Amino acid sequence: MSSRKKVWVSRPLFPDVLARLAEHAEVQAEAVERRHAPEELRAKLAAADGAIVGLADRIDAAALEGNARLRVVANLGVGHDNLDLAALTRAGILACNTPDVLNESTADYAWALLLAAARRVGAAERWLRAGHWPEGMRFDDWLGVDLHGRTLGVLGMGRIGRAVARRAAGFDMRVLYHNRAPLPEALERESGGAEWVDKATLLRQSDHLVLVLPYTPESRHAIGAAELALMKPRAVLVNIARGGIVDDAALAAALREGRLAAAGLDVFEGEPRVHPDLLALDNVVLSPHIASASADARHAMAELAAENVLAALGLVPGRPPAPLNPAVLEAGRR
Ligand code: 8YV
Repeated sequence: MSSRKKVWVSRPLFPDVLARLAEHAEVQAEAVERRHAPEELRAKLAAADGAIVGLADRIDAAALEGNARLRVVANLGVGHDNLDLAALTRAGILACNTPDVLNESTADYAWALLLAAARRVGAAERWLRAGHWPEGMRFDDWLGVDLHGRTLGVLGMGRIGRAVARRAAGFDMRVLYHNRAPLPEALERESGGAEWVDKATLLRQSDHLVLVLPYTPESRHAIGAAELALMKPRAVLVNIARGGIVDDAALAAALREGRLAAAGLDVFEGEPRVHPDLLALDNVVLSPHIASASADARHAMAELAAENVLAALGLVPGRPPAPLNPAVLEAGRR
């Protein structure tokens, strides 16, 4: 029997990153991206010393049941609502994520969605491709909403939120934000001179609102019918955080009834399925959870996940770079 450690990778990954893992461990990487049935997930995890997983893999007590082997689970993402950290910690398994390496690319994409939604890029392209332009276009067709000189709101001013806010300087925008507590002044200055306001003020005053908060039981439907009712009818909403933070049915109703100008959405409640009411609307830009998907960011995420696994299994020197439950490391050291 091979004494090499086994690493299971739940989805296809960059060949050079798999090769780096294979220098030190026996690697079993899935060749296709798919959702694993609970029983299959449990069996894969039980046969591995380390696992690299993604948001579609729910790692909870049931997935770890009877598992005496697994030492580390490395998530391909900064968000980790798919990991039950309490269950992993109880089982003595280290959990890791991929913070920071995706901040700038994800912030770029928030602006891509905001610009596209505000200036109707998707709808105009669909109209052009459908051959309508030669039929005629009026001077007052395709009127969008300006960004420059307006107020940008950021709900969730963590590392990605701050990267979104910094970019607002290029559009001469005022920046408001809401977090549970205001940031230190130096960070506010670095973040486009952002000012903390309470959530209702943020909703009322933002011309453009970007959601960048983590998904927790408390943030579920942080934007629902009541919150949408506070927003300006000419406002644009962007969600690059998590599906479920927005009540998609309430959002679709607001967009349909002209209570909100437009939305740019990268994440959805119940994705990969998208609420049919959203699909039916032209004033929403939809993308399949790709905000971190620049070539560089995704590669850096994969590399970081691999380093987390290799270090946690003691196959390379040093501490795993991004532990989520470091208590497991401390306990291992005693
Ligand atoms: C996903 C993300 O990880 O980092 C996160 O929290 O949501 C994304 O970067 C990525 O889309 C892979 O599913």
